[in-house]
Amino acid sequence: MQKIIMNINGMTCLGCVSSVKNVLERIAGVNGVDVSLENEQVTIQYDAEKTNVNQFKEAIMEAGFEINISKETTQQA
Ligand SMILES: [Cu+2]
Repeated sequence: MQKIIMNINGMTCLGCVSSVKNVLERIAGVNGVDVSLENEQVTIQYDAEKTNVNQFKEAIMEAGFEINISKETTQQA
């Protein structure tokens, strides 16, 4: 299982948090999504054989948010 933490711009309320959570949880291979409005951060646990970071970025951008890629980190979970 892989874990990635990305910073997101544009989340202003709990509605935004659930939008981000929903689009990510819909992706096959995603096992856990944790969104922090306070830190403007999303933590995703996923199976690297089934999905990848580009899919997360696409889904988040389609939902109307921006990603601060400079703060992206990946780690083995
Ligand atoms: Cu909102």
